[in-house]
Amino acid sequence: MSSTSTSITSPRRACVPHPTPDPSVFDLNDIQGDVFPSFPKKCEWFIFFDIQDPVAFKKALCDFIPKITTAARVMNNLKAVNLAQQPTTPAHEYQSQAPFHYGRKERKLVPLKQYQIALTKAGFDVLGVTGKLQDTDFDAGQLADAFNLGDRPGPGSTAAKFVPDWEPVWRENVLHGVILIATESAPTCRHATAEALEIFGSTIKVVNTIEGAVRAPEPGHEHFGFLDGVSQPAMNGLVVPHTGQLQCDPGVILMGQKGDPKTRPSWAKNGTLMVFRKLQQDVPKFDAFLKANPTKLPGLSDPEAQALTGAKLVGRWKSGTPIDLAPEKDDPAIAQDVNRINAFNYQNPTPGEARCPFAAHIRKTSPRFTTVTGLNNALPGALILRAGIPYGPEVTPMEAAAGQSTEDRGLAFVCYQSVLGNGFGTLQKVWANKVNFPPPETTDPGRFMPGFDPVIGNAIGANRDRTVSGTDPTVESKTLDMPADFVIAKGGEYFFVPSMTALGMLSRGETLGET
Ligand code: N7H
Repeated sequence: MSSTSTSITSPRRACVPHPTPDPSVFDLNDIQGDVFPSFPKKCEWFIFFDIQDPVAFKKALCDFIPKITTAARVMNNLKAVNLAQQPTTPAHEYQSQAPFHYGRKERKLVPLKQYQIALTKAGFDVLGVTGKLQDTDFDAGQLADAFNLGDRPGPGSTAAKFVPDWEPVWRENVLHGVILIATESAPTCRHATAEALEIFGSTIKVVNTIEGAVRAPEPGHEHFGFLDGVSQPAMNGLVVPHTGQLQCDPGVILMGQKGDPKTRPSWAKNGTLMVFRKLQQDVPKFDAFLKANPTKLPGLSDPEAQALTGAKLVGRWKSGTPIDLAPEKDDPAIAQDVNRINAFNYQNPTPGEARCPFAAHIRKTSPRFTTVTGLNNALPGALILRAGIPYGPEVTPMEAAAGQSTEDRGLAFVCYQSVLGNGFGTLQKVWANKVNFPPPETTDPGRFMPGFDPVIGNAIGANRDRTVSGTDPTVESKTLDMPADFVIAKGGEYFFVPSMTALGMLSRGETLGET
């Protein structure tokens, strides 16, 4: 074995799991593995299902449980991937685990079949779960939340009854659960999905499938072209933080752990709430917007001025480098360094927006530090772990030329938190959608209104006009008009991701009650 084989992950991973978390606090065999430490993946399919026969489903669940990839197993997968990435590792050391053939170019791919399962409140009801998770958003489901999330009204929507512009499959079905299948390639994903579906057989009906995949031309970058998965909170005791990485109590993500603000039934421990959102991205429209609104600073070429506008809207350059550290031109070397890529908090030298607009997507959804005491204290409790993946094809030359989307592409958005309203709900409804968030810093009380989060902020109702300010560091009062959404929610749901203990109880027909 090479000496590198003992390290858990590549040093560039956003979340580096602690090699030996306290076993009396964290049972890594109890936590499903996309929650923590997050599946390494090139491909991920989401199989949304309805339960047809609850008793038979519980029996099938019993057979499925050994397939589920726990946190402990993901730790092993991360080690294998890390080993494969070392140039000195002989191929047999990482290939020995599976009977896969490798072409020359794919030699470094470790075969992975990783599974996770989660249930909706309707799924709970069908299965006879009587205990309450103490989360009203979970109980009501995401369709009931769509208006408050600011989702676009669809055909048939009236003042009396809001109907979101979601795909019918999301509007017309009450889902019971989802199986996540994450692998190193599409063929493996297909096999792995077939294996899972064979186990459940006719106990479930597949209602919808979303096939996510890392983008081939730009791995790790979402469809607008920006590096994703850069800033993830480090749960205390479970993750070794990089410099500047945001930290939180594990209970902000995992129920029943330190920092979980709610009293839960005992079986909820190590479970979490998962948000799934099918977020369509209008890439040609986004690109056309950047082209029409260059941030013309002296010395910048047109493409550089357009790229600067993009960086101002997101808060990072496409490379992942934060504009707080590289305010006028990209410095990709910062993105290559895990101890610099998150080493900023919008305060140096002042908390203003000379470098990063208050409304930039990453500042809206995570202000990191503010001089407003109450808000600052609330920030760690609003952190989420993100685990999404792009779906859909690349922009075609025809779409690019026409400046119009004809294909469905976007982000299969996934995030985990112990309280929906503290995590995703706060970020989307209270921060991204609100023009006056974040509040003025105590040292900058007269500042201009930030406007919407230009990436995910929604203007509630039929009029989708939005404005954003702070993109021009020379004129604070300048606003940009965004007459259409760049990101459109097409559906989604809230799920509970149970611990292995809770899944075992469910599969044996035991009651998940209490509270
Ligand atoms: Fe965002 N984007 O490409 O513009 N996001 N996001 N997001 N997002 C982040 O840190 C994007 C969405 C957060 O701690 C980056 O990974 C797109 C939703 C949070 O610095 C980029 C979509 C919500 C962070 C994007 C989308 C969030 C974050 C920077 C939808 C929650 C970390 C790279 C299609 C409601 C902030 C990174 C921090 C980062 C993009 C959705 C939240 C590039 C395209 C729905 C908390």
